[in-house]
Amino acid sequence: MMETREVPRQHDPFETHLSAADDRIRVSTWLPPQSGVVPRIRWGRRWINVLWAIPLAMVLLIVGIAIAQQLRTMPGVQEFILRYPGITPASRAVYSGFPLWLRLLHFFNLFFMMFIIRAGIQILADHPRLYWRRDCTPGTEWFRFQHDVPQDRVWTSKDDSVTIPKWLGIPGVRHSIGLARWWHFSFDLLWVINGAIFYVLLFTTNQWQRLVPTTWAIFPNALSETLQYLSLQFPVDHSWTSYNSLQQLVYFITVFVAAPLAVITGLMQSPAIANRLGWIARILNRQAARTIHFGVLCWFLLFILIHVTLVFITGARQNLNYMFAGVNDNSWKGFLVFSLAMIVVIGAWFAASPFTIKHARLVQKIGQTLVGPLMATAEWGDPKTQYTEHDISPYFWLNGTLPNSDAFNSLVKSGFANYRVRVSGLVENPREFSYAELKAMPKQEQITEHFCIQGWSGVAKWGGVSMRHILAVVRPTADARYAVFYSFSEGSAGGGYYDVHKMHNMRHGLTILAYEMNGAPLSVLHGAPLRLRCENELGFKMVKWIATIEFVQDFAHLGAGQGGYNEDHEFYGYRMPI
Ligand SMILES: Nc1nc2c(c(=O)[nH]1)N[C@H]1C(S)=C(S)[C@@H](COP(=O)(O)O)O[C@H]1N2
Ligand SMILES: [Mo]
Repeated sequence: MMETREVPRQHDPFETHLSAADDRIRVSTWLPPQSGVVPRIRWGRRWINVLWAIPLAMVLLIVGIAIAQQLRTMPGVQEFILRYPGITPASRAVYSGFPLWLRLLHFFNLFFMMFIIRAGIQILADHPRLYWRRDCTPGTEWFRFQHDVPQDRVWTSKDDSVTIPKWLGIPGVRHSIGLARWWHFSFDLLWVINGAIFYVLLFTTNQWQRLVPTTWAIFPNALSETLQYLSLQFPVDHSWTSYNSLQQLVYFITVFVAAPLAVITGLMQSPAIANRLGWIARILNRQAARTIHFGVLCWFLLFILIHVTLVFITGARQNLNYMFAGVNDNSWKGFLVFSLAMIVVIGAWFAASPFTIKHARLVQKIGQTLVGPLMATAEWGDPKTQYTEHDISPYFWLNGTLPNSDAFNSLVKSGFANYRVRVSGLVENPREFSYAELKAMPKQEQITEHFCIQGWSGVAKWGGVSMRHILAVVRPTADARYAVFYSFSEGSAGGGYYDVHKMHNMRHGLTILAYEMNGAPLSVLHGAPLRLRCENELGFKMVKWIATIEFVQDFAHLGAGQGGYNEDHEFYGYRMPI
């Protein structure tokens, strides 16, 4: 017989509002698809369709070829090319060819990047706009693939998300950012490990000599080679032993600039990191980081396009022999290995989205196991970054579904005069606090940046009661490991909205129960009467329209057991400081 342990608490009645959740995406009940527009770039008040880039690139390429060919007939240019033919000095040649480790890491890199890029595009589609400024005011974005924000109705950030095809995004379902993030971050981790091994092996062997420029002569040489490629008289190939200067320069930038920049600008979009780093986050604000992160994506895409094209038009068989078989001969070995590798890549490519839709909970669990603990380390710090009145955003996006119960509506009518928040569960002194009592407690004000998982941010001044103060009054017991916040509202698929936080989040200096925003009483849209501010987590964990708060030892019995509404229904992680 199993002995059930006596748990000394009563369940919060709000528990009964919670709902179970599917372990997969059911497209029929999911947020209905919505198409955006072809990506556009803003030029003043005009929006330019990026598809114009295709004819423009064609024209530029043709003109470039014509000019380069003309230039090569000029004696001065011929002399220049003779003087700087574009090959790195022979002393730096690498005679060991392409060792197995190098070929393997190259393959893993391309395999991992496929998932990273696709999941990244999926994440972008959840807030299909890019800005430079922290506040995300509609109209200030420089890039978007969505229409104008409608002015005549409440338009939440979820409303703004768009659908992208399944072959492109992972999993290609609208507002599937929770799952896309698990793909993105899990493969980020593998990619970073792969890259770290690459760096180490590069510098403990002589292979670094292929990639690292050691002379300024690389610049005139690279220029000369650009001319040679453009004029369609390709430079002599010595790739087996050394890359030409243009290759070296571009590979160097890709490996030692673009890749680290991707990691840094990725991390700088995290609330816990940005809200710890103070002035660094003020300079590299979330939207600038997101824009640069996207710029790095464009660099990688352009690199892949040109790199693969050149691999195939400058002697495909030989190039594939180098990088896929490690041989310098005339065989078909490289082509064979490459073909097998591509079968794996293409198979994985098309399996990823259907698998994710069908096994969403599994993807969430694998992601949580692989990268969850590492991501959660960002929670260690007590967030401190604050802004000035001057930084307050003129616009603050909305999210969530308004409560519509009679009980809530009558609270609104009475100006929350009868509102009482119950704080119970594993506490020595369970209490109810009236609206007036909350306001009579010491007020804490903070100007902080909000980070929505979907990608937007905004700065606001929040006023409310410090959670530390509440803890001091109710005194959680030693068993209390989590705080559960139940909302008056329902989530988008029905069932009560709630979220679970670790205790240490509750002890952070900037964790408050807010009843004011920007110096005015909190509006109903933004969560009145009471919402949580917890500055080292993403926005979805800051429950609006708080009904009750319960301290618990475990959350497996709540909803679908994942630690919150979006965790249950949208496969987010319950600790999301990144
Ligand atoms: N009850 C409830 N609280 C919620 C949500 C919700 O859907 N329901 N959405 C969350 C999300 S995803 C975000 S980004 C913030 C948005 O807060 P805002 O609408 O004030 O901008 O609220 C969070 N709190
Ligand atoms: Mo959000």
